Amino acid sequence: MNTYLPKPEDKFTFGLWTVGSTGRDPFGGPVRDPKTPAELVYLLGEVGAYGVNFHDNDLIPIDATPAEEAAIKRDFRKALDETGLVVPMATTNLFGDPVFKDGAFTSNDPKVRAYALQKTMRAIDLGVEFGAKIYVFWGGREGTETDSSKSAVDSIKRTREALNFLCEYNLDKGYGLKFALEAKPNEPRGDIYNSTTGHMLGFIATLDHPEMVGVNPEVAHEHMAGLNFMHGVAQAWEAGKLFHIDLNDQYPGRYDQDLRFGSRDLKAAFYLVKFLEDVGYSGSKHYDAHAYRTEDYEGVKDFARGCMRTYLMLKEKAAQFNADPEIQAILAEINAEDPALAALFGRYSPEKADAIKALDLDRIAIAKRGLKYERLDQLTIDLLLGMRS
Ligand code: GLT
Ligand code: MN
Ligand code: MN
Repeated sequence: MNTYLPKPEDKFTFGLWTVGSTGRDPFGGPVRDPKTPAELVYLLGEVGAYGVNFHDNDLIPIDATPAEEAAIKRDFRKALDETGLVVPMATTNLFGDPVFKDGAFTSNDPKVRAYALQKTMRAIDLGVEFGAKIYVFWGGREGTETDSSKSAVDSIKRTREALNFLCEYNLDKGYGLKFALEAKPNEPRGDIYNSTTGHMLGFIATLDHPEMVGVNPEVAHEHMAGLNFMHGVAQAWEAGKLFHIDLNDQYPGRYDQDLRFGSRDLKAAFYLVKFLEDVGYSGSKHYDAHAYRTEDYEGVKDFARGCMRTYLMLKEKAAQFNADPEIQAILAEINAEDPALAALFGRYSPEKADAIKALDLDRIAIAKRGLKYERLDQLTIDLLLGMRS
């Protein structure tokens, strides 16, 4: 019987900041006592996660003394060894400290831009020390409230210059990291540059080392903008750029909710899981979400277990969809090719152009055909609701 319990090969990971969230929001203080990084690793070990990710300052507070830093690293390392958890991804906090109030790489102040580079190089060293292979860049403050303040073009140029510099640092040190850029349309800034995964994909192509850089799309960030997340993920995948993924959930048009995976739009979550499983995505599945503010740490574990359980249940539903004879018969019918036309598609030739222009295509007859998508969608709903066993 499938118990939907996570296994290491599922590569489910959580950030220290996710299960470590104390429930603080703009309207209220913490509702849970903070836990140390090591304690959070034990919690993640208990719920069956594969890995843990961190920002530099999730692990080492920005004002830690060298002695404190050494003690934290020792405890964290011990917790990793005892639980078997790994650190697949690391990132830099370039948004929390007041120095980043107007951004990091895009700040108008060269001292801030220099500090951002310095902090990121040190954070990269820290991530590599714990085995990270993927390095995420989320430009939370790289934006504006007033466009009188910063040049949008200069901001893109500054971001490019910083990433080119850091790619060279990665090469120079022989770290072998892959960089994953994470888009978000707004919050904490009024508007953030490179606001969607699609923007990021366009931007990556302009870098000096585009092969080193991909994306880290997040469900909530595309849903906030009212977009279809799976479509953005598919575009990234097709471009060979899906280096990492942040799973959570979100009602469109609201603040960044970071809800438990699949808890809001189950159908969108199903299509996403089906996509990732069908194409064989093999990177981390990182839950960048946090428990409701109503919860204690037992609730945090319920949250973390729920994220993984929902993924595994949807994975089973995806396999069921792929094996369902009625669904597959409809798919075969609506995807049928026309042998007479097959030779006309693909690479251009003047002969093909002439042949296509000469075709006798009866658009009125073609348009009369019903496509059975209502039936197909209802079968999908029946399947998701457990009515097709
Ligand atoms: C922050 C943000 C996330 C990013 C993290 C990485 S931090 O929680 O909301 O989406 O992935 O910097
Ligand atoms: Mn988020
Ligand atoms: Mn994220």
